[in-house]
Formats: sequence, C-alpha cells, structure tokens
Amino acid sequence: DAIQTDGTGNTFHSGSVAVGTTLSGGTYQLNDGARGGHKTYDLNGGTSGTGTLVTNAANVFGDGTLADRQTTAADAHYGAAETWDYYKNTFGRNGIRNDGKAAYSRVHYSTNYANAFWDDSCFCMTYGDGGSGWYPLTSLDVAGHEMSHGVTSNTAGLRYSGESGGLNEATSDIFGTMVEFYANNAKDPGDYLIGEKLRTSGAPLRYMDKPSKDGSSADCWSRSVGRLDVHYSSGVANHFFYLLAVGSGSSSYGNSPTCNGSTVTGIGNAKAAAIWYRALTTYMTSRTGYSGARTATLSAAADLYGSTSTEYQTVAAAWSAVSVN
Ligand code: ASN
Ligand code: ZN
Ligand code: CA
Repeated sequence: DAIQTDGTGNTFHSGSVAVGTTLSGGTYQLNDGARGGHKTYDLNGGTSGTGTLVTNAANVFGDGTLADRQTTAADAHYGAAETWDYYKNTFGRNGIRNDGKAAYSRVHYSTNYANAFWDDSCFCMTYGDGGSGWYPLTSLDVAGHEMSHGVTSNTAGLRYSGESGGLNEATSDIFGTMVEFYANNAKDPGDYLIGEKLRTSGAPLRYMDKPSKDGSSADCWSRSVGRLDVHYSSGVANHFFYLLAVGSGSSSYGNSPTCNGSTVTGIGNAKAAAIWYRALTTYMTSRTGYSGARTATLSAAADLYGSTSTEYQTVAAAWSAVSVN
C-alpha cells in the first residue's frame, strides 16, 4: 500500500525544498498525495506519453545540478505544489478544475526545447530542458503560468487569439507572478518579471511594469493591439495589473509610466489578484476583450469592496492609465 511522505527536492532554480512523495513498493515516488495526487514524470527526451514516474530509494530528488536528471523533476513538482497551495489557500480553489484532482507534470521533453506548455487534452504540463542560452524552463513563475492556463480554460475560457488571447496570457503571467510571491522562496523571490531565471543572459521574457522593455509587448491599448501575438497583447493587462497592485511611481520593482500621464497608487497584490480572479471566474467569457475586462474587473471590485471604494476607483484609474476607457 501507499504511504504519503515528505521528501527533499534539491531543485535547480529554488534550492532545497520539501516535496510531497508517496512510498510504494519500497520506493519513493514524486506523487503528492496531499495535493490531489500530482505526479511528475521523466519523458527522457520523448515528446508523447508519460515516460516514467520519477522514483528514488532515498526520498531525495535531485542534487541541485543538471547532471542529476531528477533535479528538474524536483523543480516541476515543487512548482505544481506551490501553485496548488496558492489557489487553495488564497481562493479556496481545489485544483485546476476545482474538483480536488491533480494534473501531472512531465520534464525532459524533447531535446534543446526552450519552452513549457499546458495541454488541456492530457490535463498536464510539460517542460523543456532549454538549450543554448537557456536553463530548464521549470521556474516557479512558469509553473504558475502554465497551470493557470488550465484554470482559465476551466473558467472564463478566454479564446487564445485576439484581445481575449492577450487576456488569457496576462492571466497566466499575473497568477504565475502571484505564485512566485506566494512561495516566498529565497532563491527565487517574487518580482513582476516573467522568466527571469530562464536565460543565461539573465534577461526576463516579459516585464509587467513596462511590458515594452521586451521590445515587442504593448504598454497601452490601441485598436490594433489584438493583432499582436498573444504574448505581446498581454502587455496591456500585465501593465494594468502592475499599476493596480504596485502603482505608477518608481519602486524597487520598476518604474511604470502611465499612458495618460496620470498617477496611480497601488492597492497591493492580494486585492489586485482577488479582483482579477473574481473577474476571471465570474464575469469574463471566451470572447471578453479589453473593454469587457475593464467592466468585469469593475464588477468584481464592486462585489468585493463596494462601488465607492478606493479599490474600485483604482481599477478604473489603472485601466484608464493603459488607455482602456
Ligand atoms: N509557454 C507558452 C505559453 O504558455 C506556450 C504557448 O505558446 N502557449 O504561453
Ligand atoms: Zn502562456
Ligand atoms: Ca518572476
């Protein structure tokens, strides 16, 4: 029979952490019984199926280096656990489908694969090892980003193109970032950068304070923004979220100039995330675009804090500050 235990994960990105494991048949598995039975598999360079469940006789997974192939498995397993705990402890959401059942993770996908992805059809997430210029894609913000695609699919269902696609991507960046803050990991502390641990150059993939710093993303809404790739049209909502949470002044996290010259004072991560989550799960639909996102978040803020609250007024001000009026 199977016994739930606490093992050790010596991760690449996040140091030494506790991982939920299961003792079965005399060996320990990356199988987290406390979180819906989330399992982590090694694809060993393959691109389909589940490969092999990651097991270990000593209940110690990885040595913190990439020479040990269980190291990135530990990263993925830890990221899934922190994402589960964030949604459960913040919103009472019991897994991606809110049914108590876990997804699963796959690592060592393909060769030199510098991406990670969520797949609704397998209800699973997959990580590449990176390659030239890249480390494995198993950072906390990416784990939170990918699993949040599953949450979006099972709630608003934002269509993955046009403005709704940008909102879908931004939802993943927002909650990936909230997971990173939630984990409070000394080696990977919270920030408003996406993928800052992934490139050997140190350059993040995306910047929420000023999305155009990546050279492609939009800081401000315009009528053509929905024609951009979804990872760039997301910039408008990432910028909105940063202004709502942190504000427009320069801070240790960055300097976030508004599109209309206004000043916005942030209401903090917890309230900003609560507003976005309620908007996503109550008001947004598959065809919601930026104008609808403004309405949805205002409705959410009114429900949570009242329509005369500072929080409601800040949602309005932050959208106006990214030219969504
Ligand atoms: N890593 C990418 C993402 O989650 C994969 C994709 O393009 N969908 O956005
Ligand atoms: Zn994404
Ligand atoms: Ca980050």
